[in-house]
Parts: sequence; structure tokens; C-alpha cells
Amino acid sequence: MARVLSKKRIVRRYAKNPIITNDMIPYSCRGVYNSSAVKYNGKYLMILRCEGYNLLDYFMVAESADGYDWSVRRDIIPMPDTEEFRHFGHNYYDPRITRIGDTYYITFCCHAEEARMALMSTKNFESFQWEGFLTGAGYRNTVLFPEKINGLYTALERPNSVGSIWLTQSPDLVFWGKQKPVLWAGKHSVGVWGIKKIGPCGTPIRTKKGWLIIFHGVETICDYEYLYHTGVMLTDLKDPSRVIRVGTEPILSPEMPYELCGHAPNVVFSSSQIVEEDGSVKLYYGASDRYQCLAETTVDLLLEAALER
Ligand code: BMA
Repeated sequence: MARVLSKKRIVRRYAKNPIITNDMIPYSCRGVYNSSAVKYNGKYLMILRCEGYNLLDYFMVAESADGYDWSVRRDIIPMPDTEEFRHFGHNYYDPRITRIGDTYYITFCCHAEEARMALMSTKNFESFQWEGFLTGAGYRNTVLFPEKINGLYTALERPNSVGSIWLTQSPDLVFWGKQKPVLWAGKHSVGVWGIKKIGPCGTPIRTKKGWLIIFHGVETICDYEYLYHTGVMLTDLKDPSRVIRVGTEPILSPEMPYELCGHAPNVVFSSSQIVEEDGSVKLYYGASDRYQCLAETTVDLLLEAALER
């Protein structure tokens, strides 16, 4: 039997998890999870995915001085008042924030008959601009790279039809093309923990060794129950569709009560991480579609998890 080194020591959960719960939200809210954090003007800001008791979604902004203790701003983020956006009612979720220059781009999923990805931007987290849809129907996860690659905006996306991670590029954030598969879901490409489907988590991290990409993998139990894990891979800096290595084991899997038991049991779902100047990483993740949590690691440990087999 092949001996696989355990990746459990890569990530350490914050002892005071969950860091944000529905009690902190001033409106009807049964869960706050899969939210996305960035550093902005020396502060930490997070766009929260909140879910009302009527199952409708809304986004709010939370603030923190240190990334651990959070307070929630009063107002709900106003969403675009366009006919095409109104079609989705209040079914939008899983924001992912990427800073490019002085603009923060927020990709998120809109769900009506099917899921499609949308884009908003902000420079100050007070007012938000609607940028339009990034995909047609059939996509649930898109995250932008923090810089243009070979002169083009670049994103990772997940077509639901194949449940795998693809790369797509655009000259203007409007017209997308040059799609290439990056990593297929499956036992041999990822491992049993990514057998059913996979999708990108937060903004890819540039390192000297390549793009460090955190992604989720979904395992099926008894053919019907889903278990969500978090893993890492490393891809080529010049051609991020070229995988250098996929970490064998997940770095985070549902184990704590708040991950095992919530509105969707057995889910850890990260949409963002903050890389500090000293190389430490705050990995924010949603737990069981109910709570917002934090785990800590470093870029070096994540690289080790991706490269060590
Ligand atoms: C995915 C998304 C996530 C959710 C996960 C587990 O398809 O909808 O928002 O956390 O399922 O329910």
C-alpha cells in the first residue's frame, strides 16, 4: 500500500470558530457562510453571503482590524437594478474578490433555472458597479487571477457539465475565450476526495514556484451524499492551465461539529484567503452552509502540501 503523508498539519483552525454567525446579522438570517475577505487600506473587509429564513440571499460588508474579530456594517449591498439581473431575484451567492490595480472585482453566482457567473466591482466597498455576466448558464464558480497573463485577464471557472476546473481569458472582462481544461475531477486526477466535482476557491496566489491554487473537491458517499474538502495545486506561472502538481490529500476536511452539522452537513467551502507580508495565510471558509470560519497556514506549507506526495 502506498504511504501518503498526512496533510492535516498544513492548516490550523482558529480556536474561536465560527468567526461570523447569523446572530451578528441585523436582518433575517439563518446562515452566513462562503464569504470573501480582502485587505483594504490596512483593514480587513469581508463580503458576506447571508441567507434569510426565506432562503433568499443578500450580501453585506463586515470589517475587522485584525482578521479575527469582525463587526458587520448596517446596510445590505444594493444589487444591480437591471432587467437581466432581476431575473435571478435574490438567488446569488459565493462572492470571490480579486484586486487588480486599484479595483476590487467580485465574481459571484446567480441562480434561476441554472447557475451563471456575474461580476461587480468596487474601489471603496461603499459603492458597487455592475459589470455584467461572465458566463452563460451552467457555471457556478469563477475566480479572477490578480494580474493579466500574457496581456489578458485570466480566470478559473467550473462548467457544471463536467464539474472540472477550466481556464478562460479576456481582453476586457466582457468577451471570454481561449478556454482550456486545467484539472479534471476524478479519482486519478485529484483523488477520491475530488471524485464528483471540483471548483476554484479564492484568488490564485503567485509564488516563485508557480500559481498556488486552492480548490474544493467533492466526494460522494453512498452515491447521494456530498462531502466537501479543500485542496491545493500548483500551476505554471506563464501558462496557468499547465498543472505542475496536485496535492494528494485535502488540506481541510469537515471534522468539527460546525462543519459536520449545519444546513448542508459535511461542507468546508473556501472562497478567499489573505496572504500577509510575512507569508502567513488566513484561509476563510464557510462551514456546513451555516457559519463563517477561519483557518491559518503559510504559503510555504501550502506549497509543501501541493508538491509533497
Ligand atoms: C455548492 C454551492 C455552495 C455550497 C455547496 C454545499 O454547490 O452552492 O454555495 O456551499 O454547494 O451545499
